[in-house]
Amino acid sequence: VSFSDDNSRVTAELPSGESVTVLLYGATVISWKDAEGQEKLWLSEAAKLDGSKAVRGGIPLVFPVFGPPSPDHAQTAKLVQHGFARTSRWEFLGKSTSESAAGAASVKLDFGLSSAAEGLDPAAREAWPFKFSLIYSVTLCPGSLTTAIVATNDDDKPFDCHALFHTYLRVDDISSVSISGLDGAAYIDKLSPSDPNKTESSSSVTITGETDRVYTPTSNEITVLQGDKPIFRITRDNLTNVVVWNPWTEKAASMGDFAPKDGYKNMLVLNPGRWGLGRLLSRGMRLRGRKLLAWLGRDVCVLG
Ligand code: TA6
Repeated sequence: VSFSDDNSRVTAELPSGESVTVLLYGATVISWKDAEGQEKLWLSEAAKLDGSKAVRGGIPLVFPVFGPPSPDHAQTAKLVQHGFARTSRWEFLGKSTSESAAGAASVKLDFGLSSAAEGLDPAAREAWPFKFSLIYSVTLCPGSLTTAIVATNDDDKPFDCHALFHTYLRVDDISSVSISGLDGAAYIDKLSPSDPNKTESSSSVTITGETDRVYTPTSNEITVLQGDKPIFRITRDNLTNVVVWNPWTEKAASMGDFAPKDGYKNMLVLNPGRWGLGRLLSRGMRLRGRKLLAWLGRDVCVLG
């Protein structure tokens, strides 16, 4: 594990050659390379990595709200799109290494953000005045990357929140990519606001234009294929939803930090996440005798 000279990012490498780099700004994973040094995430060539805006690419974190906040949800109405986790400076809490029975080394990097942290985007405290703490873990194993977030309500009142891993996967050619495991899933089609509620009938979803859907899959695992070759297998733990997004030509052209403009052909955004995390109860409250103190969501992305 090593820090960059300017302390803006931390990189972990495994003896087997895999590596992951996390920018402390937003605790954004900006690179995940396989044992052959192949980059598995898409990062815009115009992505801002200086903390001036959320990173376009890698794995930005979405918390406490996904999308543009709805004006009628008072708690989050004043937040910016996708909340403040991806635009706050997180603290590096440390690393831990472990070895599997087969001798395969893995490394876990932990990051923290809380309402008490000076790294919290000041506008955030103003817009969302709840006491909270987040611990975000990125675990690199040979052939897989696991991201997990624990959200805790340290306040004396409950709050609602969403949490998602906004993952820009790198693909060779979107026109021959398909996603399996979504059949039967209900989804919200954000591109047809007048008739958003749909059900996926295809066992192999392809991307042939701008796509922006919030799925509630029937199983915890989905697979991304390039042609007939599985390239990613994504397993969710306590994350009920997956957003599937590709900006395609016009949206790509409209984003100033999206480069190259035909980069949409090499990326597929899959955001494992949790809708309506519901009331994250405060320490003091009880839910039928059970204290819901914290919530853990985990996403495992396995190569091939
Ligand atoms: O993940 C899908 C989405 O909500 C899209 O609607 C699009 O807005 C994308 O996120 C990127 O959002 P950003 O705020 O990063 O430009």
